Amino acid sequence: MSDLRIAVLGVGVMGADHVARIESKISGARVTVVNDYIAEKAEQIAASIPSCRAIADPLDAIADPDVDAVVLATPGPTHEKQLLACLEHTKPVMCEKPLTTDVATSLEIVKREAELSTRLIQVGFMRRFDHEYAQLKAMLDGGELGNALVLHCAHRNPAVPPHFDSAMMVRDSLVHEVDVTRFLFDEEIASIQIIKPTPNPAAPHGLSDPQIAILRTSTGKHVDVELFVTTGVAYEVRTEVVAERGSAMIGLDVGLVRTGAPGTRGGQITPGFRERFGQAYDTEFQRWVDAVHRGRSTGDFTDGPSAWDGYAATAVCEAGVESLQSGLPVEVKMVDRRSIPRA
Ligand code: ISE
Repeated sequence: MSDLRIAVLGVGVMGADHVARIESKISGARVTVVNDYIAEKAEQIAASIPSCRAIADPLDAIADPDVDAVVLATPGPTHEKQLLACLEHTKPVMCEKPLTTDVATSLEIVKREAELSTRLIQVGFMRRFDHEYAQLKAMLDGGELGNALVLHCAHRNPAVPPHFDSAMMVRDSLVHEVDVTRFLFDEEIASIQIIKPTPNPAAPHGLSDPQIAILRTSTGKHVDVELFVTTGVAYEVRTEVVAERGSAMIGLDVGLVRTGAPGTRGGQITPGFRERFGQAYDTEFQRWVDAVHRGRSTGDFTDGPSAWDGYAATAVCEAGVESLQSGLPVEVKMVDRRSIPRA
């Protein structure tokens, strides 16, 4: 079986990481094309990889005959056009979140993919591939804890880039807990409220940090998330499920801790998301590459979050940004999934 030839679009922090990952850790794939709006950066990365070229236009990179599949690590506002090009050329694509930046275009992408006979789009919600989240999901699905009732989450970053604003805390950071909720509970989110406590004095002026998000799922499950992106400490992502017959928690850097089980705290807190979720990214990419190889016979070129998952996350975040202004719970507006055959 020949290697999958991948184009990576956007080789800033995450994209450059993915290039290195594919080249050094993933079997069955290599990077043949890179693209970035900063041409010199793409040239520099291409020069470091055998038989890799930089292509200046992202749509040309997607269409290139040396490309079997695409990774989008480009800015969100460019995704719609690039995803449409991948669908047009029937090229499997791993798209970093967000799918697109607004609900209408995300829905359009879902519909356009559903019109094809193949599944081409996977969205890069990497937490689903993290061993601890996978363990939590398996525990819930196994029924050991009974039905889940409540989810408590903390999502803390030591710092964020200077352009990060309050809405980005919802769209860029909270979006992960939105996906985690849908993944763990297998249901949609019906409403969201964002509460703004007294800001951290160390947060840049105008940034409402921390924020508390309250989500309610379609069957009435409660989810609360503490989002705090200027802690100055380390990268902390904790998730605790409270269920009918006990609770389970991950993210203490000691594996899964269950109440009643002997557990110790300790170890190192990871400094950033690339370290905390490094294993998750590796697993996500290997499984995607394997799925794309298999897709030639199955017609399904994905193994993970779908375009629908991307659309749902965008819809919840849009409602979240509305609540950020009003402080009130906002209903999430989504079409019924059954209205789009094959979505
Ligand atoms: C960033 O884009 C991520 O995806 C990280 O996982 C998240 O922790 C961070 O807040 C975001 O800015």
